[in-house]
Amino acid sequence: MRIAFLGLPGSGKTTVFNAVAETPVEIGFHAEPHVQVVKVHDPRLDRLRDMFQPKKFTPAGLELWDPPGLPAGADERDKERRIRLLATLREADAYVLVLRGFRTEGYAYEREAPDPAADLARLVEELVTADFVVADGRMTRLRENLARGVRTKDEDRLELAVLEKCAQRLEKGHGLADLELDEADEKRIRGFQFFARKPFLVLVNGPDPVADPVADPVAGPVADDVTEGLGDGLPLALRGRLALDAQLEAEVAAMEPEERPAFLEEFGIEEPAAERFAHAVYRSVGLISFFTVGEDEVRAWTLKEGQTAVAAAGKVHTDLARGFVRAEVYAYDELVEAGGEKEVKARGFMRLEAKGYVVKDGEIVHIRSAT
Ligand SMILES: Nc1nc2c(ncn2[C@@H]2O[C@H](COP(=O)(O)OP(=O)(O)OP(=O)(O)O)[C@@H](O)[C@H]2O)c(=O)[nH]1
Ligand SMILES: [Mg+2]
Repeated sequence: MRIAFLGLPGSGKTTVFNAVAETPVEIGFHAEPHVQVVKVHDPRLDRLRDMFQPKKFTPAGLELWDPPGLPAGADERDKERRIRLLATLREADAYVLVLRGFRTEGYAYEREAPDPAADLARLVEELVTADFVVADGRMTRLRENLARGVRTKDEDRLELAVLEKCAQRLEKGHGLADLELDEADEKRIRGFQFFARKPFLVLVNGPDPVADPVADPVAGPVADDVTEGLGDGLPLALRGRLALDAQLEAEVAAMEPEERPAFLEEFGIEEPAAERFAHAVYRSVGLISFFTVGEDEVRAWTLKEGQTAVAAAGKVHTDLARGFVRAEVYAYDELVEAGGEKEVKARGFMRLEAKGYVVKDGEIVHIRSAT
């Protein structure tokens, strides 16, 4: 699962990255994205480790991308850099829009005071416009082909039809997330990787005046209520909101593990940023975890809600998906209740499921494969 940050220059993306990643990077200008896989902490997996005592233990991972900010200028050079940056970010599965919620004179912002709602509107417009340009360019190409009579295939007409549907919505300022398409049309537009069809999470970065009494009252408050309603009515699938004091959390992340609890308590932080972040991403993208267990390895894997047993097999190994016969499935809670895998079987909790079975969060899966 690849999650990319998106934001205006200096909104604090890299500071957020440092608050949630395992190895901090340097703050300052960077032309290339920072990339890191962060482990997702899951107490259920810890319990499985205790039960199975495996040789290897592997939590699920989220691949985080921290690119430079979207160039803000109106001149050709900035425009070009914007287009190039957005093109490289289309591959991500979901996005976190990082909005500045702090006041500072130390960076070349358009204004000193934060205005997350205005920055968000601006980013969304940028993304929707970029999608429209992509759709429009391809439509022009298809129309030319059709007019010239070359390659006048039905397929071109069908692609044009679905693109017209998308472009009309984008032009009217609507998103594409709730556009219902059949599988064939879905496939026709998949390659364009429209932002407007992907899940987004909004993150306001700034001091929380409850935790940090010296926080600038003009800049704050960036408590959870500040994110309330943020992005409503905007044409993107905004599926989650999060407030984070990234500067403070990055300092915590840089501490020795044993120093952290006292600090967290002092600032009233109940859950470290990395965990809060991962939960928010899981919720907003609609991700679930399933587990594979055994003496060799206990491991957590990520799936999208609604994905099937054969997709789960494919995560573990493409050969397992190809030779898929059945999946043996039981719930984590059933394992805890029964006390061990043998008991799970004895109590009849273990089910045999076919390819199309929809895997649920917390299920333990053994793939039976012919390969
Ligand atoms: N006061 C304050 N400053 C912050 C906060 N978060 C980040 N900064 C500062 O803002 C500046 C920009 O932060 P970065 O994390 O580099 O921002 P960025 O979005 O990664 O910037 P680009 O990669 O250039 O787009 C740095 O000087 C940070 O130290 C915050 O919560 N409060
Ligand atoms: Mg940065």
